[in-house]
Amino acid sequence: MSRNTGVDYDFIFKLVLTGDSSVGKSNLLLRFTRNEFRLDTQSTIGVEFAYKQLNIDGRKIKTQVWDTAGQERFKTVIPQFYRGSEGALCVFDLTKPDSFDHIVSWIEEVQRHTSTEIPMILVGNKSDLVEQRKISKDQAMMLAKQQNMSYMETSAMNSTNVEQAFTTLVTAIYYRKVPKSSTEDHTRTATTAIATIDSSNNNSSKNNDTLPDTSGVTIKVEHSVKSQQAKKSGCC
Ligand SMILES: Nc1nc2c(ncn2[C@@H]2O[C@H](COP(=O)(O)OP(=O)(O)OP(=O)(O)O)[C@@H](O)[C@H]2O)c(=O)[nH]1
Ligand SMILES: [Mg+2]
Repeated sequence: MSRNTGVDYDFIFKLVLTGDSSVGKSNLLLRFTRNEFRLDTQSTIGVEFAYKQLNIDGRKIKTQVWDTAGQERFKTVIPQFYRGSEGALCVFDLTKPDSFDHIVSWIEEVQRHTSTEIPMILVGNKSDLVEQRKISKDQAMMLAKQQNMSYMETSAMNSTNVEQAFTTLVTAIYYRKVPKSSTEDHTRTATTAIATIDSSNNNSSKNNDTLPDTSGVTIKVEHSVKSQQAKKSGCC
């Protein structure tokens, strides 16, 4: 049941998407919140966020997902946006070994800027590019095990596992707050997609009582490297 405050959700969780530039973070967010995909997405400048409501164990969970820029030039300013996050999706590109090599740095960066050990999920994106694949499932699972994370392979392009990855993370966060033993039905499966809340609707942040009141969709962050061109291969 929702709280008696005119707010139509039971919990609100801030999540972050992190990882190298071009791994597909923005398209994962787009697929999750709007069921859309773009071949021609521009590199994210600063951060963007969007909302989506999920239903976990009969509770309405509003997720506020922050999509961060992966480019090297934003390295020093992005971590401030990790603060207050309750979960993270650390994304690499299954066809780009560099993005896999850098993932531990991204994980450590999130850990450094969040107060507790928050649940994180390792995401290998672009699983549709079967022929170009360079990172095996075993390699990724081994890393996930070392980092005490779940692992999922997604394709923002054809939707594979996108909703499942977000739902897995949100379910883990939820059960940290509401231990399973206190819920009535342990076997109930998380279901999703009650509603998608457009991030451009500024009213959505008015009811946000646990997260910073941020009214824009895109937050452009000034960076000090004046002449540095956007490098699509940036990492932390
Ligand atoms: N084949 C395929 N291409 C994808 C997939 N996800 C993203 N892309 C493409 O990869 C490119 C980069 O995607 P983005 O979502 O902009 O990457 P990003 O991680 O947000 O990059 P930054 O904003 O620079 O950090 C775009 O051309 C997308 O269309 C996927 O699942 N499969
Ligand atoms: Mg992006």
